[in-house]
Amino acid sequence: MSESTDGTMTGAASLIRSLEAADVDTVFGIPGGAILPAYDPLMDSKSVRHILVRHEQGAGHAAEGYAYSSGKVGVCMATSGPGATNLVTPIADAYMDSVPMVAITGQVPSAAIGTDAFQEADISGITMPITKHNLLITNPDEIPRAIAEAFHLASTGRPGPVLVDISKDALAAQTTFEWPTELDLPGYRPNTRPHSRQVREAASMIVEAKKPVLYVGGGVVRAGAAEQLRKLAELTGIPVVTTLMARGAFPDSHPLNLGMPGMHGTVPAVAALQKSDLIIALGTRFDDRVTGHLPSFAPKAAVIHADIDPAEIGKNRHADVPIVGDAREVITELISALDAQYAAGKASDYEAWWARLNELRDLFPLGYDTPADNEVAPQYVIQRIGQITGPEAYYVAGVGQHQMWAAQYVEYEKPGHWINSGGLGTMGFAVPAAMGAKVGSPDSVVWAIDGDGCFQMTNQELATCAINDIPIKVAIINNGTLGMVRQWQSLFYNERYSNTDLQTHRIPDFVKLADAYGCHGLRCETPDEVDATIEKAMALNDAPVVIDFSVHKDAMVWPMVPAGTSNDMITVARSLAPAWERED
Ligand SMILES: Cc1ncc(C[n+]2csc(CCOP(=O)(O)OP(=O)(O)O)c2C)c(N)n1
Repeated sequence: MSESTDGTMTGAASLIRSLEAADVDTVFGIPGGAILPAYDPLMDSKSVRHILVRHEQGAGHAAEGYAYSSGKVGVCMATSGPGATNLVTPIADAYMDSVPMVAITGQVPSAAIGTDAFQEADISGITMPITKHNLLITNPDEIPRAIAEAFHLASTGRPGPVLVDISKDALAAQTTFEWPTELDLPGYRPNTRPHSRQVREAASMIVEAKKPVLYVGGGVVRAGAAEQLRKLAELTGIPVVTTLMARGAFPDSHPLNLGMPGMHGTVPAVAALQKSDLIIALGTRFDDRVTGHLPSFAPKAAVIHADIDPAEIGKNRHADVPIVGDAREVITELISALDAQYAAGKASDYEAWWARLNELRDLFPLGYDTPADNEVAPQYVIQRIGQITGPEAYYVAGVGQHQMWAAQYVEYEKPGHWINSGGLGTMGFAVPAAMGAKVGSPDSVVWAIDGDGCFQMTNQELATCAINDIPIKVAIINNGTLGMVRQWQSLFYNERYSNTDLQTHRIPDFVKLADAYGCHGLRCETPDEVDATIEKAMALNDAPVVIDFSVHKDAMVWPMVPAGTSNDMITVARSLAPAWERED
């Protein structure tokens, strides 16, 4: 018995009560020895659904996908030792991409901690650098407070993963349940309200600038600041670039949107940063994939950098105006400060800037070659999935070429509908994250756009999807190779293709695999079958659908800024670079 009539209960029952009090409706996990006491009262919970995954990595990514589509904290659970270490990758992933997640792990009994006991791993030590916070609990009375703190920390300020490791004896021992009404977290007071003097300074720089750009990152999505961003952009007329993590934070159809900057960004977006005289960075971190060679990044730009995490400001690039605050509050205040500037008769003139950017837009639109021999262009498949399905759906990618094409060729209109592993670049992210996204938003269409390499890392979660009635749609962009690595071998290693040929056109047969997992399996091998196959997949909603799209293996992701070089080195297609130096 986990709970007695006198109000005493096991630590395990107190854990489940705590999850209920934290408004958890879904936990992804796998049981095992140390966490087993928690699984017993979990069975009786009326409000917490546990989804039994096939690998703990899947539980972690599913929690991430769930967090994206539901706006809540994603929760995963595992046992000690290997169960916990299997969560390390998704925890690192959530940390890099600021995803709110709580991971709960069982630990060996407290008396055995430090003895190399069976299935012992120091998971709080292991995850120390990749969690926003983590706790090892050995006293059952501390469970409710630990859970309450974990959810608060995961979801406030800069979101991130929090790990709660609970020893088996604490789960088994008797305690009483008391949900804390107040949290006492000394030293943790995220500063959401920006400093008004800095906001005023930013506003006066914005009206004075000749070549400003709004450099928008995932923080704008996390802060729910898309509407404010739109107001700011329309008020000022400043061009907007959205990073890989921010695709959808500003509508792709909006005339002020120049697309994605960075290694595989559009020429106008890369140029807007590189040639700018004022970068207004909102919830973004000057990641190396955006800046390229840092010393030569945007050499003439002054920087206004707003972020909820003070540690990001000045980390990679000096900020002339640092603003610590929540993106929504920062943008709202910036709009008022700009209104005051305009009311005082200040006006900005970005006409010459726009003329230059529009010229680049016309000269260098995104595009791809259609392969010969009736082969399918991977970009075409992805573009058609986006066009046929529309912007209400969620699009989840793996990591590689298909990810970049999904960022480039699906038109995003809504924040949070593009889900990918940006910071860590985790192959195997797509299928479990799509599963979590579908659980978080069951009435939405969820597409996983995956590579044949990535898919083979976590496709066992299709069993979880089929059994638990989670009908995701998976498009395998099957080029038979580890495409992104092959692209680098083509460009930088003299076409010496060391260990990138997966031979996935032969093994495994993805259609048969889908069938084995209780999913619908479809195959598409020619361009004229693409639309009909996508439409068929859209019509099948009684089980997950897996499509094996056989695509051209030599397609490359363009534009490209080679790693470690200056953004000035952007190449639009092989040996074709924009001649934009002429105006400087
Ligand atoms: C777990 C993991 N291992 C290795 C890599 C390195 N890596 C990045 S992209 C890539 C190839 C991905 O191949 P595939 O899934 O077929 O996608 P494609 O690039 O062909 O679209 C590899 C091996 C990674 N990002 N993650």
